[in-house]
Amino acid sequence: MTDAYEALTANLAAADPEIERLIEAEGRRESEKIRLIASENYVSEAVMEATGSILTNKYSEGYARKRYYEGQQFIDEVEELAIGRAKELFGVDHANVQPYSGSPANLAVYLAFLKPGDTVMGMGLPMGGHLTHGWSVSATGKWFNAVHYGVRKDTGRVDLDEVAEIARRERPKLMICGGTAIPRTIDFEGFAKIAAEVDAILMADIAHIAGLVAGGAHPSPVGHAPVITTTTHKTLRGPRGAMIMTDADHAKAIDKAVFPGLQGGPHNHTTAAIAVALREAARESFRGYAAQIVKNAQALATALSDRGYDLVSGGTDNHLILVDLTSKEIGGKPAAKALDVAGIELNFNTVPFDQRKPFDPSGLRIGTAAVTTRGMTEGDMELVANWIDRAINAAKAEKDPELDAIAGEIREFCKAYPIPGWHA
Ligand code: DSN
Repeated sequence: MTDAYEALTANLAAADPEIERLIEAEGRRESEKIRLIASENYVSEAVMEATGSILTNKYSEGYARKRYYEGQQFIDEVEELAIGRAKELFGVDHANVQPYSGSPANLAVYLAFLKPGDTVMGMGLPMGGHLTHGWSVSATGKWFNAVHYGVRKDTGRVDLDEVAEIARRERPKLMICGGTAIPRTIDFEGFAKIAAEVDAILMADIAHIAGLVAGGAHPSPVGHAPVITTTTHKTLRGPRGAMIMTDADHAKAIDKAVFPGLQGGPHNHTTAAIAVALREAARESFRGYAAQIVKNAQALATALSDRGYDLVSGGTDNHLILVDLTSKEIGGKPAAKALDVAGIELNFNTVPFDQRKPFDPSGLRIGTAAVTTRGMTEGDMELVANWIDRAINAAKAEKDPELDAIAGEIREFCKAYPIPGWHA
């Protein structure tokens, strides 16, 4: 066992063996499978230690030096460190590191700048957006007048002329770019021009690509979008949490919306872990990590295309690949379930203009942030594509033993790529 794993579970085994057993089982599962969920990663042992620290004991409603509870001598410093590191890493005027996760962060932006019924414009969920970008089942779609743009059918890419046309017609107060299933570079400058023309505030949701932006592998929205939201646990490789970064003009409204508008006390253990992750992301080696994520995604995309898989937009510029399985004559859900049995973890996903339902869609979403953390490189992506193809063919032919055989091969393969915080 590594020291970190022992340190994190030494008392748990005696105090709550049921939970300890489940954590052990999850650790084994995470280490024995190939993780291709595009929104997941493996955090460092240092991030894990901060997350599991005594900072979880402290209430600190308010902001540094302006709290509603006493005893903030060290918590204030923790939060100020996290804020300072976010500002420096991303080059922003202001950062709020208190949102509990991505959805509350996005909701805080609505609260800061909109009134119920105001118009918001985001990418449609089935086109690659996010629930909180005004989708009908989300509070953001119920309480606001949400309008959506998508991608072109022929290219699978956002068409800024179409975005501009919708924006001129609908005059949104808030425009959102970014999403959860966008395999291509986001043109922040192009969105900013449209937002300026219709007098909308532009919000860039960079949850998926924050690590790529920090590591110089994707253009930055800074200087184009005055409000930037992100989770901290995807390509950025921090704990589960979120941040809102703004220019000076939008800082005050955001802080008021997060607290007291939407939340109570921040999760200080998470804030500390965000600070640790931001320090890690500022290292030179993180630039190499970000570049390798993209190289791996492009290698995997090529290897899948070579095996006859249709990719939305034809490939990828970032960490994410969206596979349309229509021509393979299998749904995304049965394919994802078979792949899970075979030791490859990903999620079924709608593809643009999907003819199937969201809970049984045509696509698979794949991401390379987690496998890159484990040290896998382009050559490994060829193997991964081969396993994916074999498993999908086995699922179609209902050959369960083949899925088990692949899982065994992957278990062996993964031994060469240990995950942080887990014993072999
Ligand atoms: N659930 C996240 C994702 O998987 O992309 C977005 O919130």
